[in-house]
Amino acid sequence: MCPDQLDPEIIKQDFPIFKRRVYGKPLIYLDNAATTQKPRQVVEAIREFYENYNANVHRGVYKLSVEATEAFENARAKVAKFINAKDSEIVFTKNATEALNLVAYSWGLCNLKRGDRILLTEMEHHSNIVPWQLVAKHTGAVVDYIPINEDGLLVDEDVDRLLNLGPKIVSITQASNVLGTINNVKEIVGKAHRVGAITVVDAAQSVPHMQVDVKDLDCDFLAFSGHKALGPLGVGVLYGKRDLLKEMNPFLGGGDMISRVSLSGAEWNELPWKFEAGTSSVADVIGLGAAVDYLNSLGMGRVRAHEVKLTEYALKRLSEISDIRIYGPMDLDKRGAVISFNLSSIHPHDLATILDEEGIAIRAGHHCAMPLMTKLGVTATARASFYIYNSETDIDVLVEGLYKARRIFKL
Ligand code: 7TS
Repeated sequence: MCPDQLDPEIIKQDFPIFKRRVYGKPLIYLDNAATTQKPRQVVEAIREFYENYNANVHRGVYKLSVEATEAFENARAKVAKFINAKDSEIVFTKNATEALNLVAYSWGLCNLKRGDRILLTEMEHHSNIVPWQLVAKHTGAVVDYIPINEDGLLVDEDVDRLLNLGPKIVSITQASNVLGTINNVKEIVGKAHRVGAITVVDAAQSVPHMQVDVKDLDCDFLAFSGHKALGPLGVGVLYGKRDLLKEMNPFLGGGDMISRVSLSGAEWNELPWKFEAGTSSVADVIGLGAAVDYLNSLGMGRVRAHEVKLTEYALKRLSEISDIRIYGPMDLDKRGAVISFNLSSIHPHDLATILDEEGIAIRAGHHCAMPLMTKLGVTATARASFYIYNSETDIDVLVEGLYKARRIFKL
């Protein structure tokens, strides 16, 4: 094997879950866009915290609490470095959804007024639609959507036309969880800044899969979830430029986010703690730090290269099946390792159930992107999404499973 390439069979050995069998068959896990499996290193970091230094952070002067605080802040430094941010620009949230809500409420409520425009795209996850619709309702702002073309791509003319309406905020996914489309967010951020907009990048499906550099993108905010990047469930990240975070009101009030409280009011803590009200999910943050270490040990360039290779193979194999409709761009430079499809008239839930009997986990449904489903003219799709431990063999098993579905439905 070329040392520059990831070997999924070796990687799998770090993931205890792949020892289990599903209906007596090996687990073929192809729902990585929903959440990824966790390597032993992440599980061990969490166990180590609970077994050796479990304590609350930022408050105790005793040994355990000092150790917990150090590990917590050390994980923040790892996450910051991973996306080329400063430590004080990294806010830990519950997930990407909470990070996007934080921006919508803390920035949006104070800065948007009646008639202001919010610009999104038609391919957004509900997490990057609904918070803006809620804030639009509160403020009287209007939401516009950049349409997608038949290849599932944003078209420059549409981007320019809608930016020319002068939105106050532009919030866009870097990689679609349905189409796999990778948007040129760097270019859109540049254009948005030229019309005076603030920019938000939903990086839930990009940070786990490719090198993301917030300074290079120059975005104002960026959100992602740890659990889609080998980390534990329950911790997400908001990156924000210091000057913006500084002038924003807190999202949630409570312990840890204040410097002073009196009966008549409160003053806020320094960044980033101003946005981390209450006890954080300390063990999970430490687990996310271990996930970042793991990804760094592989190299994000190699992660992306592995996924491009798998996606190319999967697109080729899936295209061989008659009556299959694959959504999203076919150009590998413009897509990530997420493939949504429909097979003839078989409902995606039936497909997922038949595949489940073979030990194959895929997602079926609207993928929390109902406006996109409407645009595609369907109510649901089947979706296979790949990660570092998936191999071409997994794709062969998936294709076999789809042929089995065809036989069951007598196609
Ligand atoms: N943004 C995108 C692009 C996503 O794909 C998701 C989750 C989110 C935001 C929200 O992430 P959360 O961790 O806050 O829930 N996407 C999916 C999915 O495709 N299947 O399950 C969750």
